[in-house]
Amino acid sequence: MTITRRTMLAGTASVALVGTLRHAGAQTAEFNYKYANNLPITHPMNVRAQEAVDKIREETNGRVAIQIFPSNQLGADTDMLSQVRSGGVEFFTLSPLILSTLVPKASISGIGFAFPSYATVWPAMDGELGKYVRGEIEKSNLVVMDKIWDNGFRQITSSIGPINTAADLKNFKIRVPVSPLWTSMFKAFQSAPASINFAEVYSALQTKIVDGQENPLAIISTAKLYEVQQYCSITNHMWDGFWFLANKRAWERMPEDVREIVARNINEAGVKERADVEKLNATLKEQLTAKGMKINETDPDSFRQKLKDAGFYAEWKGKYGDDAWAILEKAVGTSLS
Ligand code: X2X
Repeated sequence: MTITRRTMLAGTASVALVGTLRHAGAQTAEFNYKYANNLPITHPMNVRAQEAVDKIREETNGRVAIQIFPSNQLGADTDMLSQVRSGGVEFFTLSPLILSTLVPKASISGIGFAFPSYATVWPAMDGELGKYVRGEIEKSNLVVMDKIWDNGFRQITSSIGPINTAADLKNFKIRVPVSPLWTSMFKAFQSAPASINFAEVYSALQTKIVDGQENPLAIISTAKLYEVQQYCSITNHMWDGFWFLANKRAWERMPEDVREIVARNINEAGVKERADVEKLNATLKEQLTAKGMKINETDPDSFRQKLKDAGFYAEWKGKYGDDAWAILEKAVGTSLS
């Protein structure tokens, strides 16, 4: 193997190189695939994905070797979405809201304050709502696994003060992921949202390009955002997940029986990851407080009312259409407009 000046210089490339050397055995596999994602290696998503990858290798007798590239090593979400479409990477996990830049209706599960709790999330995403969205994803020529993985209920962090009611969000400089729904929601709160890929979030907070961001506790903890954010307000303003996507040509190159092994193990790992994240989110408040974060609880009423008054629900109902909106309302058990 020649180590060129370019490989030496490019951070991403040298990480990939080390990975290749470490997994030299992968050379003998028939399908050498990459799974790229945006989360730290310590997040349950990567822990459970590693277990799935190991089982897949074992059950296929070494025919399928999937290597995980965590922490945006292969690029930011918007780059990785292009790569999974072109085949540059074979697998990728992405929030339904960011996926909506390609599949507009995919973001419907992220409507603000739609899901009251996990007890309504999983029957919806494993049921009619998830089926509807997967149908939309498939139209865009991507393969999607049946089980969505958990990101969690999102909370707002800040370096300048707590968010107690919707009024505190006015003029708040907040980072949001790259997605029209996120921008629209924080504009409805009259905040100043900035679309930034997760790869840049820690430094954007550190250099005060923005004053806050919003993410589930499991990410605030594993991505060490508590180092650059002092306040954490429990708003549960939306539930977010990760669709496990595959490049279609790469998927179809594998024979049917091999695909079954891959899909089954990924789906089983996803269900375990859901339980891990839920458990983590229940215990992390104490740990984050110990790390110096000031955590406050909030009441959803002022936030919901503000979104209603701003016409947020009516606007998005119009965009998704009455049929899709009816599936959402049925899933969450309340009228949202
Ligand atoms: O970008 C984010 O904030 C993250 C990590 O939660 C998503 O992938 C949507």
